[in-house]
Amino acid sequence: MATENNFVTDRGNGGETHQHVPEKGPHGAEGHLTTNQGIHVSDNQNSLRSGERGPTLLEDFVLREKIFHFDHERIPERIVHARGSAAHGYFELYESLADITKADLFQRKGEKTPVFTRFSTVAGGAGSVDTPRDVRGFAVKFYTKEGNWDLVGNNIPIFFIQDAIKFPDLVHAVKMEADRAFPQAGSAHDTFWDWASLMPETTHMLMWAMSDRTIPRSFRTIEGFGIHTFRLVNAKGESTFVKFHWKPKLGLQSTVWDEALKLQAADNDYHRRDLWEAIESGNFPEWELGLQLFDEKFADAQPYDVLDPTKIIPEEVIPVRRVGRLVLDRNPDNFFAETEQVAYCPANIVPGVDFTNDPLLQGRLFSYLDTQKSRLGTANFHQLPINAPKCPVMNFQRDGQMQMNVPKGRANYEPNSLAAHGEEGGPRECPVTGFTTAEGRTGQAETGGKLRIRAELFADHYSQARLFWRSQQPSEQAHIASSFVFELSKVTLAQVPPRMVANLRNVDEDLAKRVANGLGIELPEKSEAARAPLDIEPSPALSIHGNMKPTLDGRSVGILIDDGSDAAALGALTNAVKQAGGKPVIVAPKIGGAKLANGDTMKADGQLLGTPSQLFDAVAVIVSADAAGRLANEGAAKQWVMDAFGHLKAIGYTASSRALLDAAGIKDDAGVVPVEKGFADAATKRYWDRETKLRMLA
Ligand code: HDD
Repeated sequence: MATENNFVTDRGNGGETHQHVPEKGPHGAEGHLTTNQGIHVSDNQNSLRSGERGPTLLEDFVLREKIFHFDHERIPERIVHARGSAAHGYFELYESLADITKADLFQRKGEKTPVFTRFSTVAGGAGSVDTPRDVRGFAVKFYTKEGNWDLVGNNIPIFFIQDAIKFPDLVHAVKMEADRAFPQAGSAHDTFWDWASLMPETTHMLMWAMSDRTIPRSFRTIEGFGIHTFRLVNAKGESTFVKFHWKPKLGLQSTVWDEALKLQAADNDYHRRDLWEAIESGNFPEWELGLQLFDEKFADAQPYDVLDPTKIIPEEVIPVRRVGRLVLDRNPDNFFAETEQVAYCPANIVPGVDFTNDPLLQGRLFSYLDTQKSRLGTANFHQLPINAPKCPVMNFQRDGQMQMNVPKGRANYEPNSLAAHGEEGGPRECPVTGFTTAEGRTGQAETGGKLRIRAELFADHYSQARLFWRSQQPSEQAHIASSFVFELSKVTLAQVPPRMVANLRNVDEDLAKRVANGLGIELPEKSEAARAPLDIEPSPALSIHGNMKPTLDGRSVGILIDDGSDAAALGALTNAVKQAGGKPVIVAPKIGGAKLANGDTMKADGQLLGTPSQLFDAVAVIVSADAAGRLANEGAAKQWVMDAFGHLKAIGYTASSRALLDAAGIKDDAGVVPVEKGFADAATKRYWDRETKLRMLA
């Protein structure tokens, strides 16, 4: 690589002359290879040694520099959210929100603000898989004209704990166990459930974590939430409480547990690849930003505390007002420089947005900056291109490791009178454009003794867990109960499952019985609730199965073919899928493809053994009777259709393909249909009612 300005110093001539590096090197490459000092490298294959078979020489600075840099390529991974995938894009405002916030990005209809968004799992390391049962991070950095605003949220609108002081305990408990370093990327183990069952405040979040929310189909089909109650502040200084939501354009969509497990084997990078490929193919993922706005009167009237991050405000009570859209339209150029080095921080806010006293949020305001110093190695990480604001940054902070700026002059303190005497004086504070903190409560100062204490309403740990349970469809309730059974079955500490079930009795007796039964244990006595749970009106908006969009938009259909497949049927199906916005993917026993009945060769996108049906939202089989007979004896082909059936997906087939489905024991139902009889329509859904016939759910 040439230096940035394509100039190197030619010391070979002994002078200080600058010589332009040719665009193309000797073998058509992109310029000359150099060391980090800009010295041309003559040989990138052999180190410098004394004689043909002699020792390597210490003076080989080319070798030493290359190995030195390589040795330091890795930085500490994030303690949580280590595995992530990100993209560039923009936020576009639908309407001016000047009446509720003075934040510049919310002033002008149609205004676009650049963003960088990172999605992540929480518990696993950077190299772990994409589809464990886990919460997903949803962090957005808005590069606004007034500085960076980071909305660092998750795909679940609440959190495990109410106070940041418990965060290290939560993370220690859920991550791999301290002595054995397993399991990786999952909560199904002793320490997590030991801790969680002793912490009733986790119950609401556990309900969400055991639901299909934590096994999403794609990053493109998750919701995002700012979780805490924040404030929006207008130019008059009036403040409104707000909860932030991201609503995916493609709708919410999840996998089933068996599918998620098998996806871990089929494709470690299932979500990362999906995001990357969607953007590369021009199908830009999109979310709408939603606001739940409310005032203190509303807050004071609720049976929960709006400062408690384990509580939602049901959408049926305060509707989500959609105010703009987030579009991700560009993949990172370099994973490390951007996705790895990006540093989100909930404390990064702009004038017009403000915090509340939520004790979880307050602790977060400290943690992120602190961890980033240790992760990125310098207090100057804000200068990295991905973190740098796209507006001027001017202050008197100086020096520090890896200082990239070269400030001029003597003005590194304030106040100074240098400007009055012809020198540069530097920037000044501004009470008009500067960030001012909103008052805690209108007209009321924050007062009170110094206490380690929680507000009384925080003691209600079960009402909203019950609300969540009652808002789920029967198919979703079965998944939640079964996940509790699965996870607690991995726990070897005998005291833990009964303790957890005892807590669940406060949520719902039926749930508790189903879990106890699934575990094969006696129903324990109900644990004592710190505050008696209330019966709150269910919120249908909390269901995924009830709100899934029947669409092929953004979804893929795997089509199994082999030699002798009917070209016309294949053409008709691929067209129908494409017209419905879906992506047809051809799978064949050989990657070279198949010779169709009309003599044409159809190339395959994936080879049968390495492209299981988990990877698709629906599948179809278009093979000749001959091939169907052959494939009926091929385990991978039978598994392909059996798994699609078991994962409640639509299966399309041609008459000549039927023998393969028969061999897999698959009978017609609403989702198993001939390709020509409305398969593209059938493929837009999952068939939840099939499940009770297929597996023993709790
Ligand atoms: Fe956190 C990273 C989201 C509570 C401490 N957190 C991190 C990321 C997300 C969240 C999405 C990854 C950002 C990225 O992609 O780089 N965290 C949340 C949410 C929380 C939450 C939604 C509750 C509402 N976090 C939380 C608490 C603490 C932290 C209470 C500590 C007191 N979180 C961190 C951290 C991380 C982090 C240790 C690890 C890497 C990083 O910050 O940059 O500081």
